[in-house]
Amino acid sequence: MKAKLEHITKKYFIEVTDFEFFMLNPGLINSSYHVVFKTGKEKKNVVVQQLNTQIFEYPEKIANNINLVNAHLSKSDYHLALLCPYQTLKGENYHIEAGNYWRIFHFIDNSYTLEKCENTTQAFGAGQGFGQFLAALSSFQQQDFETILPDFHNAAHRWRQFLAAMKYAKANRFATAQQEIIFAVEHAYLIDFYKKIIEKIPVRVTHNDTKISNLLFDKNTHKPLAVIDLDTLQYGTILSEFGDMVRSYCNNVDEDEQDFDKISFKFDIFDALKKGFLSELESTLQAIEIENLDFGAKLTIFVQGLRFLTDFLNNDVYYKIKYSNHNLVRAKNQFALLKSFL
Ligand code: GN1
Ligand code: MG
Repeated sequence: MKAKLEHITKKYFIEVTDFEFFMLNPGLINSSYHVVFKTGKEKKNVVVQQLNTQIFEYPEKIANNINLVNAHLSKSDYHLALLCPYQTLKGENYHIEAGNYWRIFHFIDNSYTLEKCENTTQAFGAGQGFGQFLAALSSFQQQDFETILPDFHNAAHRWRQFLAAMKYAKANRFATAQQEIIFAVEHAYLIDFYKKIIEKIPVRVTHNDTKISNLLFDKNTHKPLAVIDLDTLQYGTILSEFGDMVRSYCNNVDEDEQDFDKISFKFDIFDALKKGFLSELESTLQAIEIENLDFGAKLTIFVQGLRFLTDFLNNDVYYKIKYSNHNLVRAKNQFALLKSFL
């Protein structure tokens, strides 16, 4: 891996020496590395990332959206750090190597990420962080802004994918997932309610992957430092934007936990997160958005469980897994969280 990463880094910087790398918190889709090296006499810290192009088919659209949003945020009243991409020595937004797409971003120093929320101070701060991000983007208008993943947070679409997966699932997978399938069917009313209200919810420029590990915290102040993972920037709604925060902040354990008895929804974290979020957004959001924040949270937990279950029924074609029933475990985890929240 070292030789490969060093080779990629040399497409972006000249005279690369003293090269070291560290694996970063793995996402479920892309692979990211913290890379340290010298370019000439200057020491550099960057993030090198391989983009999964089975899922993100159009890296140029992603680069375009990130550049447009960064340009807007840098002119707005936005206090967090920007996640800036480097260009290759040839002036391109990414480097293609053997069909793989590689990008390099600035590494934001003195920062850490979390896999689960430890206290209400972090939750309040995170709510403010993403709240500020959304507030600053509420004045963003750009014709060239692209859709990266069509129907990404369309719950009706996720339900249709689940129905198709059930239809074509192998008999043994279907049987193993029986309990979760029953749970999903019993909670389909959440999808029905979504269909009723979605036309009335305003469309905004959203991050679309607001989970806890996509926020950098400051090592000294423990306040949010930067919103990261900008690949899913596109039009969306507050339902999933707030919902995915709740899903990942209010779980007592992380989303891979297999001991489901340990799972409980943390209501104190929920209150702090919502307070922080609204402290930045109250004047920006419409009443219908504020009224449906809690529904958005329930829906997003349900839909994430559904997505894991769908992938299990589809023989694990989407999310990276570490063992054979991993996606089913993740689905059970989300459904247990939802049960404790409802
Ligand atoms: C994926 O790759 P990562 O971890 O940033 C997924 C999100 C899910 C998340 C669940 C493009 O995000 O929608 O909420 O896993 N991203 C995509 O952990 O599908
Ligand atoms: Mg992501």
